[in-house]
Amino acid sequence: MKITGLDCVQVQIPLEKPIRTAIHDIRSVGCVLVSLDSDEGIKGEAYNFTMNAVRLDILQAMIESLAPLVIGRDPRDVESLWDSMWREINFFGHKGITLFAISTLDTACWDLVGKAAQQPLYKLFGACRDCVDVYASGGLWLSYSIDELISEARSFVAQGFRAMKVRVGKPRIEEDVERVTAVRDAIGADVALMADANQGFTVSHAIRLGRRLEELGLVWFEEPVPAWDLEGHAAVAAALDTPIASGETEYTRYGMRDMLEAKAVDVLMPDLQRIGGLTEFRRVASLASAFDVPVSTHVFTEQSLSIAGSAPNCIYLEHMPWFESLYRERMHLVDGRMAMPEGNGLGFTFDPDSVDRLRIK
Ligand code: SMN
Ligand code: MG
Repeated sequence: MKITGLDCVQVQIPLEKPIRTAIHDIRSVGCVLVSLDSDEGIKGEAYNFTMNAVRLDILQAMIESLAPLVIGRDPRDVESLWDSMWREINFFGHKGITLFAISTLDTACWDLVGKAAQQPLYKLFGACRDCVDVYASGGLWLSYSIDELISEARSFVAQGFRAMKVRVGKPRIEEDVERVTAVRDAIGADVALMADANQGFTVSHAIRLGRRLEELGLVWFEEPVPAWDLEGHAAVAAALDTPIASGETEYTRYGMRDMLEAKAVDVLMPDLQRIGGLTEFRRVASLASAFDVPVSTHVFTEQSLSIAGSAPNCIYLEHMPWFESLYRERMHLVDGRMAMPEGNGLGFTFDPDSVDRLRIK
């Protein structure tokens, strides 16, 4: 099988209402949708995204600049393709936009591989489960009032979720405690709850807030301090009983190795478009297992299911509904857990009508 062409389309997906975290102000997400054509008539699809659709042209140009390395190649040679892209980007650097591009192309290659083999990717990788614990993450934002937090938390439970994540990052500790307590009270003790600070705190603030939140039984406290401050993460992790999660802002197995060696995390959270695609995500899940550290996927819900279904140390799938409208297929919650897709490859295919509707370039 050979890759014969690469197509990019840009879309912008508006959010129902503007949302905020400690560091984000989001009104829409923009994606570059990548489609790899093959001489077998099947397509490999993947996307990456930016908040508010900024810099999509740069992202697309980076992807297209790597096209000569994949066109004419067999997508089943993913390891070789990954390696040649990695060497090619050396001058630009092994973090940032270069990795966004490698990740998307690698994931699209895997989609082709699975479709050609007529297998869902999680089976091809070696399945370990057919459904995975999932948490609702498309809500409970920092910009919400307490009433909004309570009603959305209840609505997640009503939709069948058994876990959810609330954002923290208010200037006053008391206010965050009040907000997280309100969510805990709304969902009861049996529904799992995570909190995400999106890098908004100093070490001392994070420890003081973390101590106040211990009794609420959080599954984890995420990105308490800036992503680059591994010592700070480790200090927070050492001071609290609540597990610390982080990783979404770091790149590749080298970034993850540094986090693991620094004891910065109790739960490692690679992001598919920063980590280096499915190839690198699988390596990183194995690496984390050698530290007895579990992994949890970050955003990219549909595309990350293949990891969640094949990495035994994957404890949670993050459910972010923003990209659902791109796809023909829908995800299925079964008894509060997310079912693996039945379709071949990633199991999700772009819906041409939706793509046309959302298309900006
Ligand atoms: C997050 C994800 C995507 C956009 C904003 C914030 C967050 C998470 O860090 O982990 O869900
Ligand atoms: Mg996060």
